[in-house]
Amino acid sequence: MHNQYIFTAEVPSNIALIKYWGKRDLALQWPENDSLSMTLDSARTQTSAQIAASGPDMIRRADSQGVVTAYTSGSDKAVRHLAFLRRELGFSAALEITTHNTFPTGCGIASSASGLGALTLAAIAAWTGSASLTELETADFPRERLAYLARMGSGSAGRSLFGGYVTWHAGSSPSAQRIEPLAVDWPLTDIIVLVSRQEKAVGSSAGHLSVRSSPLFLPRLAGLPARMRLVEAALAAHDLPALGNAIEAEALEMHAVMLSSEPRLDYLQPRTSEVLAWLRQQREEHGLAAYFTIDAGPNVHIICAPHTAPEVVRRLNAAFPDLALITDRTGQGPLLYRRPTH
Ligand code: 2P0
Repeated sequence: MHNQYIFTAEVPSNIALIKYWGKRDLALQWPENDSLSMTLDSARTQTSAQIAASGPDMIRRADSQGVVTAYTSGSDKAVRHLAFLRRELGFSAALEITTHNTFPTGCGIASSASGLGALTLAAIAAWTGSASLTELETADFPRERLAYLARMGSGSAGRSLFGGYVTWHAGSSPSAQRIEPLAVDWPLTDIIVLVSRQEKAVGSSAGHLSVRSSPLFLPRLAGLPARMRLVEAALAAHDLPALGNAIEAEALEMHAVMLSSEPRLDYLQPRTSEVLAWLRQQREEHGLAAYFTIDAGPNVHIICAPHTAPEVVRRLNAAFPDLALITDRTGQGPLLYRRPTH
């Protein structure tokens, strides 16, 4: 038993440049299409796990105000994922888990990606007594296997297990899926404009199931391989205008599918459109080299080169003084460490 140690995983969120929106198979977490994301740096979930003296599993989650809620029952996504990991891997020891995010939850920054990723790493580290990602690999948990396990908790979590730019290939069967980092070294900045901090009324999981009700979905699927090639080529060439045009079209297309699905999913708010119109004007009139993407929420992610970021922030603060900004960048991926309990 490894109950004299606490195992801590830090897993960053990620922002999808090509979106995962739609599942071909719910139980096997098989997406409709390939997706590609940039792993973030400071927007992370930090999760600690420790072998408990006796069961059941306990997850204590602190919100951004430090208020802690405890979960033991099966309706919570994290509790269900822990039960899945236990079944899948055959570990029996109960776990005591504490977790918090470094960013507001449910605001369009993918907390399920970082959260389910960090839970996967911390739980398996505690069960196997692994003090690092290298030790996890020695314990028969190489990164691809960890990404597979995280993906079963939340699709986008699989991509957060690697740093830089990461592709999730859907493959021709559920078992042929692959999640892998791209050989691209290009730090970019993501300035997140917080149009709203409210929890979204409809979560992504329900939306994933209604994509085929949109008449736009099949045309979208047909065009995605070409867009993926474009984005990969733009990343390889460090071509920001080419990348920016592709990711803007991609974000708008995903929201067009959401808006034309039954039931309709409308995540955008009037201020979202205001920020998009402002950004286009800044590009056209001032040559500001910055481009947007949007997740399943109203907030706008503005992607630009690190040296352009201060100018974008300055102009955003002048135009939208009431909107908070979170500035993040391309990150290196997860961390894992342990410390003694006493
Ligand atoms: C993405 N999103 O690629 C897309 C873009 C939201 C918009 O992946 O049901 O929380 O847990 O597999 O990963 C959000 O969906 O869905 C998401 P589940 P998840 O990042």
